[in-house]
Amino acid sequence: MKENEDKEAMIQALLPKTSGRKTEDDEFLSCSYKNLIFGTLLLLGGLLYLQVANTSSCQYTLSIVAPAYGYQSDTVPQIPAEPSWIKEETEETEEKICTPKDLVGALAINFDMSKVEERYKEMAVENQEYFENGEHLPKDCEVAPKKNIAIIIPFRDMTADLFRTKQFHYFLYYIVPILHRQNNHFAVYLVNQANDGSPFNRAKLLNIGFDVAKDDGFDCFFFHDVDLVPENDKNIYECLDTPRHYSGYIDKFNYKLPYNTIFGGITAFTAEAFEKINGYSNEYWGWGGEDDDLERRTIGGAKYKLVRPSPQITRYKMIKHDHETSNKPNPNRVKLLKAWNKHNQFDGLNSLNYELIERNNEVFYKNITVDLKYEERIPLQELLGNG
Ligand code: UD2
Ligand code: MN
Repeated sequence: MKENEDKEAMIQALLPKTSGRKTEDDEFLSCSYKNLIFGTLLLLGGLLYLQVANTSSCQYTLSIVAPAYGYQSDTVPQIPAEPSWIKEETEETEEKICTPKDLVGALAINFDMSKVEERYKEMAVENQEYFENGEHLPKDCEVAPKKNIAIIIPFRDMTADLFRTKQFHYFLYYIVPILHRQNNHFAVYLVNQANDGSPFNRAKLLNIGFDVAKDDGFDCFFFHDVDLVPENDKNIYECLDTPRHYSGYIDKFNYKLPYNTIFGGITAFTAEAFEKINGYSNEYWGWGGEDDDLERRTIGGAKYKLVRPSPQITRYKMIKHDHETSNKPNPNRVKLLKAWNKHNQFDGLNSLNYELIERNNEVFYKNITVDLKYEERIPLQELLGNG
């Protein structure tokens, strides 16, 4: 019997521990698995959260992240639906970037010349507080890249009645309030050709405006005739990486393209794009051809697509005018245009020579007068590739 009892005791000793302890171990193990699975889910949720928070807006983040934290338990701390720091950051970011304010859409434009000076003064009184050193700077927001806009106007007024100056005043009368509502950093550069008896050179004046405005820190350049006024303030002045022709749809042409490749009037370029094409040619003296030459450099040379903003919104009114007798058609324009790719490499920004005669800041614009050095121009034969 003793032997049996001893044997029983031995068997008990060799047996695995009591069923009670066995259950505890099982629970311990199953809890570990649960914890592991839950922990992994939590980690994945966290990673998803971080990933999305990095790449998208915070509101969007929360709608994705909330289900990832859907599991609720007393032991897991609850994630607040909208963590306060995310909300704060969202609000800050939205406030920081400048966006248009109070746009009204289509505008009534008319050019009653008997009223121009009176209207110009009215506009001046209402808007001068927004300007400093001839520049408009929005308050309490950060200007986005490519929205520091230099509007460069080629200019010379040799008319007896100062008609181009009146056009300029109408231009400012309309554009200043429009661009003020668009709420970006902008400056109008009036680039005056010194009255030295040389033919007018629109393109070279525009290259000079670019040179000066880029040095002043602008990053978006509108090459803009003085006699074109936007009919809608939703026509947003800004640059994209691809250059754009803005003035395709003008009242004078019944808001239709006079020809498909037209590139005159107004174009918008980033500094990178304008430098890539070597700017305008400097060698179109007199009326015509320089705008088509720019189109060849941009589309034919640099292979940009010909892009225009919306035909419905980007409509312009042109102040009616005759061509000045002082700006005769350039007799070489057709030859020069045909040979555009014979001179685009060495005639442009990389050969720009001029003398800055005067520069001062008016309230609404920066006034620059330049000598274009007509006597130092590149000989025609060289430009045509026969040099
Ligand atoms: C067309 C083009 C213009 C230009 C020109 C040929 C359009 C809508 N316009 O305009 O961009 O290519 O043909 O050169 O396609 N200017 C002065 N004083 C002058 C002469 C001209 O300030 O004595 C300036 C002014 O900013 C004017 C611009 O140069 O708006 C173009 O001259 P335009 O208006 O006489 O030429 P237009 O209307 O034929
Ligand atoms: Mn014109």
